[in-house]
Amino acid sequence: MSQRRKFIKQSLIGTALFIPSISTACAADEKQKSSESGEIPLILSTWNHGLPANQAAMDSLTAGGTILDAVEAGVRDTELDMDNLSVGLQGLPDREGITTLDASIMTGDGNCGSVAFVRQIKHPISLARRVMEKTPHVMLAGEGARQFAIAEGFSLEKEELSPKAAIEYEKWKKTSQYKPIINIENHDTIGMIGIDANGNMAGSCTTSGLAYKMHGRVGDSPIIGAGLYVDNEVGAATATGLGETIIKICGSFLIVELMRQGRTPQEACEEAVRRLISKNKNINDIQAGFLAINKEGVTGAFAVHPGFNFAKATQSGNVLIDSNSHFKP
Ligand code: SD4
Repeated sequence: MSQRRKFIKQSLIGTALFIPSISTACAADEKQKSSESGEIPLILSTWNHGLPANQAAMDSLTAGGTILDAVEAGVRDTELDMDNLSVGLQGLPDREGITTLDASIMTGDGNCGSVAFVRQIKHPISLARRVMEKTPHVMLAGEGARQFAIAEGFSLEKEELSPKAAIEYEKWKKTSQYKPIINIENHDTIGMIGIDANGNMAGSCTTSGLAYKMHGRVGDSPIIGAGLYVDNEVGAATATGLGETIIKICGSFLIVELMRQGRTPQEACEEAVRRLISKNKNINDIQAGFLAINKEGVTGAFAVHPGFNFAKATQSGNVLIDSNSHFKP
C-alpha cells in the first residue's frame, strides 16, 4: 500500500474530524457485498482519494448545491492533493516531462463537456464544465482548451513538476521505459458518480493520465462513454485504469447500456471487465476497474485484478470498499 493510501486510511480511523458532516466507517476496508443497497443521495468514487472527495461532494449537496455542483466540488479536492501523482498538475508527467491533464463531466440529462491534453490548468474539471455550459462543443483539447481557459478567466499555473513528480521523473529517465504497472499511482484517476435525493445523476472524471505517456496521448477519462457516462433514465458508470483498454470497449457507455437491458450494476461491471479481458492478450499487465450506480442507487464495482477500491458515501457514512475482481488475490 502506498504511503498516501496508508495516511488516508490511518487519518480516518476512529475520527469524524477529517470528514465532519457524515460518519466514517473506515477502521478496515469493507468487503464488497454482492449487491450494495440503494440509499440516496449517494456518491461513489474510485480509489481511496475518493473518501475526501466524496466528503467534499456531500458537503456541496448539503449546502444546497446540485448533483453537478457536487461531483465537480468532489474531484476538485483531488485535483489539489499534492500527494496525488495521478490527478491534477502535481501528477506524473509524460515522457517529455510535461504534465497534461484530461477531464470530463456529465449530467443525467445528456449534457457533457470535457478537456483533453490540457496544460497549466489547476482545475480541468471546472474547465470541462465550462466547455459544457459555455460552448456549443463537448470537447476541447490542447492549446485550444488552454486558450478557452484564459478567455474564461482561469489562471495559468507555472509549468513545473511538483517536487514528488520531479523525483519520480528523474528516476524514470534512467531507463525511460514505459511499462504499465498494476495498482500503483499511475493508475489512480478519480472518477465520481452521484445521485441526489430526487434521482438526478451526474459524474466527473479527472486525471493526469498514464505516467510517462507519449506527448499528446489522451486516455479514456475525457472521452464521454469511455471514462464516464450518465443517463438519468438508467444509471451512471465511470472507469479507472489503462485508458486504451477502456476506450476500446466504450466501457462506461457499455455498462449503462447493459443496465438499460436489465443487468444489475454489478452484473454490468463484470460484463465490461469480461469484454475488456477478451480484447486484450497481455492481461497480466493491465488493470482496469469500473464503478456503476443505477437510478435506485444500487451500486456495482469490478476490476480486472485485485487491488482496486472505491469510496461510497451516503448519509449513513463514507466508506472505502475493496472491489471484487476477475482474477483472484
Ligand atoms: C488514463 N484511465 O489516462 C486513465 C489513467 C488512470 O486510473 O490511471 N486511471 O488511462
